[in-house]
Amino acid sequence: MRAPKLSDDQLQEMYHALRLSRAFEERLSLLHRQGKILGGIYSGIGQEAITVGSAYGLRREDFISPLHRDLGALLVKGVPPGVLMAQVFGKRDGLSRGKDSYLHSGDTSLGVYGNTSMLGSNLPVACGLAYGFKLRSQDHVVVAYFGEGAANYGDVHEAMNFAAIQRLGIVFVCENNLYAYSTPFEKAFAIPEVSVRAQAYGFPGVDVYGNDLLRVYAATQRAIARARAGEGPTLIECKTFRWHGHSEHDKASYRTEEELLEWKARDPIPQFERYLTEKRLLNDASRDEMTARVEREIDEAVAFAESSPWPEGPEALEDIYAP
Ligand SMILES: Cc1ncc(C[n+]2csc(CCOP(=O)(O)OP(=O)(O)O)c2C)c(N)n1
Repeated sequence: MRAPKLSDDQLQEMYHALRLSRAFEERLSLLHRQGKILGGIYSGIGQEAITVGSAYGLRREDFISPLHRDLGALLVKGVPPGVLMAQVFGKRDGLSRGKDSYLHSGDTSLGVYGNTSMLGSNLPVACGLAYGFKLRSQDHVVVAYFGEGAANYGDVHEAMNFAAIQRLGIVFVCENNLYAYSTPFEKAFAIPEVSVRAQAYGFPGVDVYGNDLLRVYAATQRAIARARAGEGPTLIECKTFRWHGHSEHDKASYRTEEELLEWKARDPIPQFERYLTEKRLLNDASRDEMTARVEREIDEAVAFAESSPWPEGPEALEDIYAP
């Protein structure tokens, strides 16, 4: 695959997003162990190349429809780290102003749709967003994320079929981290790849190594160009592995230590760092500078979240809609 055209500044920006996403989630894990976080944390550590690579370069008007491991995509889309941290803390300055859990929140002004926990049910809604763009003759696109576990829910099939018929400007990004909670891929699929299903709906499906940031970026950019041109959807399956358990309480005893170590050796961050080093865009000193920068940004985000007020009781009755 040819390396996508990216300026040095863009590559540095992507590197920052990768490192920020990793540092943010490492801190979340720590804060969770310290009992400072309300609710569950669903770590995307190990999967950052997918969220950063697929969300990078989207316009503000484009939408992402993220799920529980897609923090990196929210950061790339421009949600401030402090606001995200306040959301995790359940504070008033969070995206949902303290009303809902971690990633059940969005910001339509930034093109981030806030989902629920029902696996697969985000995709028909993401299609609705893309259908809206089509009805208004806008060439904005929607990037919709889901896991391979979610891929086996009925809503996903309906969404993909509808997207194909309407030639919607949507990119379906399947993060195949090989386990749906404790269910291994081969126990839930009789096919080698999720991406082959696209053929049956009538649009392209590609299988990409999800730990390679530039491959994910290149595949997404091709799909986005297709979507903007009115040529319809693409399914991109990204193979990866989550390092942590399903959530922080899960020790993931259903998989082997060797498997984890094998995938840790394929960590997307050093892989991208090797590329940057070859291009003379990174050395030991600039790497350390980046480490210090993202740690500072996370410290500031935590301080912002800690100083943010708790919502008052009556606020629970605001922003509630009934037909
Ligand atoms: C409709 C529905 N069924 C079951 C669940 C419980 N559940 C939450 S996450 C999950 C596993 C999801 O696996 P996958 O889609 O592969 O994403 P991953 O967590 O591996 O990133 C399950 C079964 C749910 N949230 N919604």
